[in-house]
Amino acid sequence: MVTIKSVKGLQILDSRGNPTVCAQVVLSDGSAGVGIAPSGASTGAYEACELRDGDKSFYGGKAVTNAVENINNSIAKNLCELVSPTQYSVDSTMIALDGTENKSSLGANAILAVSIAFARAMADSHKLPLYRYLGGIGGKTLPTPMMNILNGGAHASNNVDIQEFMILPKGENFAESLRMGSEIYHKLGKILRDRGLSSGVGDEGGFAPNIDSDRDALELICEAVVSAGYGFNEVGLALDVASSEWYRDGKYYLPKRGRYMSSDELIDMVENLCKDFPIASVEDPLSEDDWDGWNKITKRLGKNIQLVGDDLFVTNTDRLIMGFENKAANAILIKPNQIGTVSETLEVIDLALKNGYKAVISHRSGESEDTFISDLAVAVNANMIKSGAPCRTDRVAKYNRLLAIEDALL
Ligand code: 2PG
Ligand code: MG
Repeated sequence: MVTIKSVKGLQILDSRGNPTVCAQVVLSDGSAGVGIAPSGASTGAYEACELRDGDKSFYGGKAVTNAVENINNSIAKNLCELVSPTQYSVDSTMIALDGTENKSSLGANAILAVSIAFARAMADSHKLPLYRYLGGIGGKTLPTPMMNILNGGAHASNNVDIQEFMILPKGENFAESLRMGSEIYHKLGKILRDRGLSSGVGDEGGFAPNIDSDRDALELICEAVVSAGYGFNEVGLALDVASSEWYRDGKYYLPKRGRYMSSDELIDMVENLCKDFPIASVEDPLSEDDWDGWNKITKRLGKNIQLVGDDLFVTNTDRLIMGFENKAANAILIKPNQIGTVSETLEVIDLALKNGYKAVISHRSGESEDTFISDLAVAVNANMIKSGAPCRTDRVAKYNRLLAIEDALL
């Protein structure tokens, strides 16, 4: 039986140039794995805690040296004592050691980096690719890419309030879907430049032009789809409204437009967009605390549109059960760092799928070269993966990993 020989943490930078946690786990048989925690900008209120030092004189308060110290001290000591470590015993040891509801003592960033590193080390020890270790022989379906090609909200300094405008290219296989997405992305860039609009990009690699309305953004994307030679039977559109960012005292305030909306008005707005554009999926149309609104929109649109809870569920089984009880949403966004361990992530996906909810695997707006989510998507046969535009290595790395997995599975 292998044991854990060493666990080490390191402070590195994420795709926004902010510090994040990297962990390395080495096993007694010499197998090793690395994991890197991602980081959100539009974070949900119920997410596990991302532990940052808070000392403004280092990285503006964003350093993670305390989280790294936690790995090098208590986490390393306790994990190295485990007799025959498994993913569940490693994760539950860290959860118990932390002892808080939201992992604020050790930091979910520290815990997740170690949890991923251990998964990789075990895959290495079993001489299995990561998706096979995570999913067994059942994990074999490549997800549809959900590509954020126009960025707004907290991810871009333009005047667009909706955070993400995405395309869902559905080819014969993943490689073809990715090609379609890339072609559409480049057409969109050309259309923007031809109109004198900026083709500079936001945090997730999507363009971030200043445009007059959400409808304009959708029209530009439809134009790009057609100009790339595709039809809407093979390319759907998707939104991440990220409306928790707008919620203040029971109302929604759209900061860039300086406008208030009620929950009902927001539902009408989303419904009208879905009527007028080929939208197949809408994420966080309502805030994480607006359960009534979620119930209403699910009744109205849930039959035809994928309604994805991100801030609503925060990859957390208790929140997902609240969703079942409130008949809210029909899909869950899966971000491992919202909950903090690989095993809890697998548990919530299992619960969602067993209850007829879809699972969409997702990156964060602050990312790294870590491609764990690609293997996870295949392991659990998730229908979709959201990893930004086909631009910037932190985004493309996930899609490239999926190309390699598809190639290996052929
Ligand atoms: C989201 C994510 C990823 P962030 O809201 O879905 O696109 O953004 O990581 O900033 O929460
Ligand atoms: Mg979201």
